Amino acid sequence: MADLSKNVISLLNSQILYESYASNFYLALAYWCDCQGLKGCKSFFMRQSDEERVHMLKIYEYMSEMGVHPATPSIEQPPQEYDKIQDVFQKVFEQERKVTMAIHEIVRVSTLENDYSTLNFMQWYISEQREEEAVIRDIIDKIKVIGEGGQSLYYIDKEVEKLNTAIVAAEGAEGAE
Ligand code: OFO
Repeated sequence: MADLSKNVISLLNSQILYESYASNFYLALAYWCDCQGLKGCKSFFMRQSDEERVHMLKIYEYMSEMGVHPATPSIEQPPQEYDKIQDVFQKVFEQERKVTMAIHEIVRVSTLENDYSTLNFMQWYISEQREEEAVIRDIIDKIKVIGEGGQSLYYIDKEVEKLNTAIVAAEGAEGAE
């Protein structure tokens, strides 16, 4: 008998779907950016896509440890076309908010059900989402400051590239600890 309730299993399976959709969504954005010549933004979204896959796999592993067979849901096609990079980051922020809400729902239900194991497992996701949302907010703020004038795309791409390099370096330093 699995140690997880039907409700929690269903929410974790949905979370697998959200994380894998996010991974595909970022992959689609990476190649939209590639087509626009925004190489810094492409690298940002490629890294982000890999991270979301890791988020998804962590849930598989957790469910398996708890004696549950995780679902592998089919993923909806992410949008392929965007008007401008400003809209892209706004959509990314909305996407991350949805994921945050879904994570909070798992926390809410596992609290109600005294499922301390899932509560403990979800703590990592809460901090991860807080960090991701902060990064996207930061990018949206920078984009507003840069504005939409002549060379704005060049500067937006450079800023995103700089931020991405800093994230990769920080993750490398964490991994080395
Ligand atoms: Fe940013 O979505 Fe994963 O957790």
